[in-house]
Amino acid sequence: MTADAHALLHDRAAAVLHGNDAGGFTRASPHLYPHQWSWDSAFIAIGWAHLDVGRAMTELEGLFSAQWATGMVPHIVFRAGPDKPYFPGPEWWDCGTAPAAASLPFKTTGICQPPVHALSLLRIWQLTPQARQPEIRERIKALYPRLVHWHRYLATQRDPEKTGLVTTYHPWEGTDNSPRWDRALERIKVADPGPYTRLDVTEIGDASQRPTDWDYDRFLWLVELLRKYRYDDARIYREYPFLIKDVFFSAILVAANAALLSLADVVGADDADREQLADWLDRGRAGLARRFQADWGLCVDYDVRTGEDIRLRTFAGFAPLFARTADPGQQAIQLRLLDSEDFCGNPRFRWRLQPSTSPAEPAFESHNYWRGPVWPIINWLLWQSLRQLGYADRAEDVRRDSLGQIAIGDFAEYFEPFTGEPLGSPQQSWTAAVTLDFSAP
Ligand code: 9WN
Repeated sequence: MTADAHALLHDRAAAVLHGNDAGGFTRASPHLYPHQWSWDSAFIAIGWAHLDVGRAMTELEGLFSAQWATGMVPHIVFRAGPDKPYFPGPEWWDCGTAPAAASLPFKTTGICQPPVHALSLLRIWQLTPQARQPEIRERIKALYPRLVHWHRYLATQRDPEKTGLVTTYHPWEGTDNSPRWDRALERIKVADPGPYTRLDVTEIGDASQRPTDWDYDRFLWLVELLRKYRYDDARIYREYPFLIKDVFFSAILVAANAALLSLADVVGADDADREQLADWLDRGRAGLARRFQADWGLCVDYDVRTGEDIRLRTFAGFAPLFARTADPGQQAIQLRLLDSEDFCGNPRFRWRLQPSTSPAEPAFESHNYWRGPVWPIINWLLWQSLRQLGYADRAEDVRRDSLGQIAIGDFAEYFEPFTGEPLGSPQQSWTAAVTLDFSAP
């Protein structure tokens, strides 16, 4: 891509963020996702940091103003007005019944998403021009304890067994219809969420790109159970049917703890925080190491309820790379697998990028959401990891191919791996945001 093409793409991406800026928060996308989403916001803030670091901080500060008393950062903060409908909206979640969500400035959902926020904060700091450092340093300092509180929630309430692995409660905690959740969802025999009308399929206009009604019945049924337990983590852990140790989520927490430690000097963190973060970091690394299956080359999630391994070839299995593992053996195995036919090296792929699910998996569907398509944010995470681990050339390929892919279409949410066809929502904010980071000089 020429320098002019880069500059043009940068300007188009900036226009998407400005277009989705709702004043203090950025819609995840203009129509399909009109509110503030948790991990979207973290990526979006990285995009804003290329345009205005103050605006980047505002994005994260707004999100964390809706942090629950437990430390949980909710997956959606409902900030759009009634003219922007979304299903399931705040009435479905009814989080007012949760003591931990009392007195928040906004209504929210009662689940969370991968903690990319610390990675975002670190990137914002790296991009802060010297003249603005005093102001931004103060703002980072003010937010830092909230991030520690967030990580504490994940390391304790979401890991009462102290395995170093985060337990997810819901497919909406990141990768909705990934086949990783299929077996656990199949075990839910009765899913009767009552009548509802989906808005997503109407908005996208092609149901084959979205989760099925069977999935939605179960997604909504799980919300009903969480609501019944008033989002109480201890009760959820005792009674709820969907508890999965998610290696991807856990890997992001490892990278995020490392990012908070990198910022410790910037904010003058005290020794207790530093020790705590280092402890979570070690525990997370050890937890992932135990889930690595060398014969398979991937890390494997497991179902807390049944104890079963979830052995599927998806992007999540590259948890050691996402966690930036120092283990040379794991790095070598994962890099080989990454470029094999089962992943980026598939000769039929349009771009050498990481698909959400391997085409070798029976569950693979090239058009369907997290069951095959390529997601730019996941490849951004891969790019960052490869860079940090010293694989500069491979990282550069991911950057170049990502930009090539994104340049076609209107900042799509995800892409068909064989054709590169843009899919899902157009003008997706986080796609625009990572474009700004990928295309920075
Ligand atoms: C439900 C906003 C979100 C992302 C998720 C992605 C998708 C929502 C949906 O969109 O989920 O939260 O309606 O499908 O799976 O990762 O945060 O972009």
